[in-house]
Amino acid sequence: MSNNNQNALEKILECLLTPYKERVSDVSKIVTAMLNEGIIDDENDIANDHIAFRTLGVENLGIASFEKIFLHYGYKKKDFYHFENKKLNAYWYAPPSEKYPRIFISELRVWDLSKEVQDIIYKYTESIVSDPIDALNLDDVDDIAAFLTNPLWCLPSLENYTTLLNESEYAAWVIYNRYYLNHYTISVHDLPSGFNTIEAFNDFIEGIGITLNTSGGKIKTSSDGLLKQSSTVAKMIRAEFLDNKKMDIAGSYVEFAERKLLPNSNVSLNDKISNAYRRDGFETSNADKIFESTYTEQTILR
Ligand code: OOG
Ligand code: NI
Repeated sequence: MSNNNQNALEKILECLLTPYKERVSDVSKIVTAMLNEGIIDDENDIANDHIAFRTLGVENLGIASFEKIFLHYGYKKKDFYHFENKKLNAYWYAPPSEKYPRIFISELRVWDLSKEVQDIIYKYTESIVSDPIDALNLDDVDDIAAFLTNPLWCLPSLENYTTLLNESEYAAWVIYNRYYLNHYTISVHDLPSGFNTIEAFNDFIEGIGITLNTSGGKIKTSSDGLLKQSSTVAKMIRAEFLDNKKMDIAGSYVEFAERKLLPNSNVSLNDKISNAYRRDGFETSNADKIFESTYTEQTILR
């Protein structure tokens, strides 16, 4: 990747992470506690394992549209995941270099929802008659930043939001939060010993008063035992709706991931270990529970 492209990707990530950190106060709470505890010397010592976005599976939007930004910057499309009950599809994308996070993009299978919910989603998105990303100059960071921070559809009414919420919590989340970053993820395995397992890090996180998602247990473990994840319960935000009505709804959250060494990885544990030696990708059964970090059953635990 050229230096220009590298700078551009850094700026794109920055323009996603800055508003995210302002919205999710748990981030600064965690970073401050990690600095105070001496776990890190600087916020930049935290490795960001992956970031995630949610999209609506309608023509001109969804994964096929949104992924274009990151494919342009050298990300490679990897495995497909399907979530039957939640009516979601997803892919993950490998970064052009280890210093950038993986990306997880999911999409609501709008066509699998009730007619009522489909009609609401189409009402908000019907004015989008061509792929908005095709209208951008993908080499122009300002163009991309403007796209990522300006809504594509109008604010929903509280009534429409509630109808979506009752059938698909994911649909309600996207109709209000749009392309806001859904979460960033602290790579726990890169932290100093004593904090580099998900068990130890969860204890630390709960010790500073943060609520973890309990769906399927606080620790989600892949069937090979090598990918362990946990996440906070989403921060509630005061949402203003089209009809001037207000309600607290789920915003974004923080995730923690421990990627264990692959079997037969012959590496010295004293060095910073390249991701190539660690379990890569995602796991459907883990992800299925992590989605629920923004679901009412979890947010009421805060
Ligand atoms: C994504 C949930 C899945 C993971 O790491 O498996 C996930 C979401 O909540 O949109 O982040
Ligand atoms: Ni995640």
